[in-house]
Amino acid sequence: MAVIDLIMQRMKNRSKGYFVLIDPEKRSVDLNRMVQNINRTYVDAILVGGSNKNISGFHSFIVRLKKMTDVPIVLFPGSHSQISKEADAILLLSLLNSRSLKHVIGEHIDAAETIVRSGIEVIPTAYIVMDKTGKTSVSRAAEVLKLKSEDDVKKYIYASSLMSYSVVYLEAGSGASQSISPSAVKIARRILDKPIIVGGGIKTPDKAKSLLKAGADIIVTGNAIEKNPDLILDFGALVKRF
Ligand code: 1GP
Repeated sequence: MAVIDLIMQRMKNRSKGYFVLIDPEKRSVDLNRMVQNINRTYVDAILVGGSNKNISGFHSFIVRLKKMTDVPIVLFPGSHSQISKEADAILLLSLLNSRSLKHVIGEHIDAAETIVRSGIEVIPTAYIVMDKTGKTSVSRAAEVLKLKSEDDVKKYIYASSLMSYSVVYLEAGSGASQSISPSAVKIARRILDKPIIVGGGIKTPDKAKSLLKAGADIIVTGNAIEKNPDLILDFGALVKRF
């Protein structure tokens, strides 16, 4: 099944989805244990990407991961060099509230030919970073404009609804001290008839629950499960029974 069909199913059936993010550069992570847990529980896709522009061995990491699991592997690229034809799909992220043109469209232009030739499924994604601290690596690298009020949030959500993005990803930033607020997710849910993915700073199943309740279709965890891969089982169980 195409990954976008799986995501659409989650939204239409009002079931919920769970993505796990793996950064190939974090060598200290217990990858075997993470993947064992992913295979044992309810994970819809593994996102792979990192904030470092040039990750050495990116393609061979995807090849290795593919041998360990049947869960779809979806690129979540931090730059145009993080592309591999072995992946099942790519979230082609346009960071809408960036003042750095390359994060809105430039990296995409550099990656476009490789993506087309790879034949992998492309999921155009409106990527909105809601990081009030401005301290996460994405905020710094991409000159992210802070969304200070609900009206600011609404503007970006309305814009995402008008443009031809298949999904909307609301991001607090990887490693954020706090996730985005359930009230921001509620605003998005009221406006959007598109799947909503929420990630960044989700450290506990309770937090995930509040975001799913507010209207997120899919939650993403990275840092928390790198530190404790067994949390994958807790998040998976929560999302499955939601
Ligand atoms: C980052 O949304 C993902 O893009 C995951 O964030 O690492 O904070 O879980 P965390």
